[in-house]
Amino acid sequence: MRPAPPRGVFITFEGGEGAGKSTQLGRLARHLQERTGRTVVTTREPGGSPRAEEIRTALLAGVAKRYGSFAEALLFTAARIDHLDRLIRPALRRGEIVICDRFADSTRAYQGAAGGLEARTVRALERVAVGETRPDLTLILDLPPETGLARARARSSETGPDRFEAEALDFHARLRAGFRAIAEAEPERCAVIDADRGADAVEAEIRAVVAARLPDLVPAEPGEGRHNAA
Ligand code: Z5A
Repeated sequence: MRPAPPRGVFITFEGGEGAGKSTQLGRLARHLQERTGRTVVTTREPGGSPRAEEIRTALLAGVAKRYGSFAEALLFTAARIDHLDRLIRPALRRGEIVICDRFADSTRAYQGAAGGLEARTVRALERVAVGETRPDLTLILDLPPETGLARARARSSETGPDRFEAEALDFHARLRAGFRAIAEAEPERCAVIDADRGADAVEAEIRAVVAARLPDLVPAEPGEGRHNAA
């Protein structure tokens, strides 16, 4: 009989604009691939499956903005359901490592904490869409909104800001507080990473957190110490 595949591992990156999620996701994926030899699937939200990518295009163009936070949350949720069904759950069932750039915490923070949608509505949508498929670890990249927005704007100087980059600074301050509140409420799942540093320093802390929080995933190298990263 063929041995059962290892348990799939689900890691998510969260944070405000320009926090460095995509940069760090790529680095962590390469690291885990090298150190575990397992298949690492990288993906993003909104998006990650063809239908969810179509919804992403509409959302980031601001098509749903005028209908309010609830309608936007419904569309993010619709995209998430397709993404989970078509990509995330099948990969986890095959025992793969899935690393996702944003997930349900972004709905809590953007449409909930910053957008004003009631927490119980956000929770109800999350329960229906996500069910038991919760991340094993969520890395919340934290930095002052001014710094993140400056990074994001420098990058999108030709295309112009998208739907959420264009929000006022107080929206981004509520967003940051929202992500921090999620980490406080679920400390076993979430780790807050100081992202207001060079990319190499951020990467080193992420590797330490992953090794400490998911000790069965990355075998320690001889002489490599483990510490209880937050
Ligand atoms: N959204 C929502 O409202 N509700 C939901 O449920 C979900 C999402 C799932 C997706 O946009 C939008 O959808 C998002 C939230 C909303 N809001 N916006 N906008 P997106 O995927 O296009 O954008 P994003 O998720 O915000 O990512 P980003 O702006 O691309 O940022 P990032 O991935 O965190 O950063 P990055 O691309 O790695 O880096 C940004 C720039 O900074 C880039 O030029 C890097 O080279 C540079 N960088 C990276 N790290 C550093 C460091 N350490 N120092 C200096 N410079 C750095």
